[in-house]
Amino acid sequence: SESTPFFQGLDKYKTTTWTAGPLVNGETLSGETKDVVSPFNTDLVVGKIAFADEQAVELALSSAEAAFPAWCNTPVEVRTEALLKLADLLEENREELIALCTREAGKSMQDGIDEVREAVDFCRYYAVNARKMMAKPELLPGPTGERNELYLEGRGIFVCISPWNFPLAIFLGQVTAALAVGNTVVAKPAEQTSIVGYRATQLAHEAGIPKEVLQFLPGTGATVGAAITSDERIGGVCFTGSTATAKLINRTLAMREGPIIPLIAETGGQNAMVVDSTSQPEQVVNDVVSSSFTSAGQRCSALRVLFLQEDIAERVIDIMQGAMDELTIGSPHFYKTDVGPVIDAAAAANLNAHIEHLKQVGKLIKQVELPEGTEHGHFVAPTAVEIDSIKVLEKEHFGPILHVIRYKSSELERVIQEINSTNFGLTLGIHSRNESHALKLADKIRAGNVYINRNQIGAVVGVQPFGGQGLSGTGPKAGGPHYLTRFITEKTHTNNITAIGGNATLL
Ligand code: UN1
Repeated sequence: SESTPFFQGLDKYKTTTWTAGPLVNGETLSGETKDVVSPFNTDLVVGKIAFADEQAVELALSSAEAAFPAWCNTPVEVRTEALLKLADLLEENREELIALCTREAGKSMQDGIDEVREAVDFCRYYAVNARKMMAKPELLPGPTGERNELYLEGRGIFVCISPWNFPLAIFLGQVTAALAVGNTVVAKPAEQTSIVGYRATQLAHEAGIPKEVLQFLPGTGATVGAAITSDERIGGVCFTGSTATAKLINRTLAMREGPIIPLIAETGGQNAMVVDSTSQPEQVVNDVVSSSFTSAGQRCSALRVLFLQEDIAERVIDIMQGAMDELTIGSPHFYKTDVGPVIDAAAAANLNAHIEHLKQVGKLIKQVELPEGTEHGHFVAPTAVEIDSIKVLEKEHFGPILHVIRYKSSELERVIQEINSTNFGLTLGIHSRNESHALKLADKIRAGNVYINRNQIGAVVGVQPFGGQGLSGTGPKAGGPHYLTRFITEKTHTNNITAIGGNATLL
């Protein structure tokens, strides 16, 4: 029936309440707990979470520091064997993980399935890549009698700070990249999705990642996040979240004692799609609706600003209004649901205020009516509004809101300038059947990921390396061949082998 969940296996977790907390040296620390409620229904208690206190932070950092030399000297084959095992364990535990993604993060079931798939892909991709990359690189020959070698090694403790919108995939993507090349890890999940991170950490330990090597510290950015990023013992930070938080971390790293260390940041966007008069309206609408409203628009890749060439605008808008009516909004626990809730009350309030503001400054195209049952959760109605200029938007609005701007073919340069003027550069969609026109736009508009004649979300690990330019991030791209290079440090050995006396005895 319509109300039967796609995976019967999820039923097992219908009434589960999880208990989670900091995992320091593999032990769950107790402490003051708070209830975790579902964004879908705030009466639904998903579990209890204890946040890390100062002692937990200190113990996690000192243990991760002590564990570093042994882990760094563990052969890459052994380290990555554990990651391959983790991939298998994720698959074996997928029902619980999908259930948790739907309940704790309010993600749709399809999103939950995709999330497990992506986490598995990250484990395998970084395992394979680490093996390739850590193999001794070839150097030019030096003078006779000299041996030169370049060694790649981990940097020390890597701090991994992940977002609530991909609580499993990005959490594990960061962690597995850091671990594969020999770093120890202190991971802080988003405070809204700590339980998913907790289960993922337990599975990583079960897969053979030593408990001292991977430490898990749930908490807020202002407490745990600030403490771990200001510590002088850390060797690098990997962060996905807002541009503002990335800048705050950058300042914290600059001000602290200790070495200058890398910050790998994957941040926000003001993602546009440019549609010209040669494109096919039905295809455009299909891709616009999926890019804007999948995951309730809570993807950094999501489409925010749709530029429609005047000659085709009416047709696209007309079909889009119908297509938006077809969206199934509601419980994330059903496979047919397209749009679930947003993450929390504050997000819903901000997005709804933005919609009201847009109604003043723009022209409403469509606001889908929320069905019954959604009043118990943090739902925001999928909405499309026509505005005059991208300048109306002062920031990224992380939800199911699409802004539409019409342009004349003579105004194409203005469109390019407007998009570039945001200084973001994450995803860009282009719809055109004229290839040279599409490639010209792809060349002139700042973006890390350009999608031509398709939707602009759902980058596949290893297939579409993902990450932005400008305000959207530092690179290297996640799920790409260069990602691991920022997690390592290098050591060159130059050895005058003419002086080596075999087994000369040490006095
Ligand atoms: C994010 O939303 O934080 O391509 C980044 C995609 C995803 C986006 C992840 N990989 O839609």
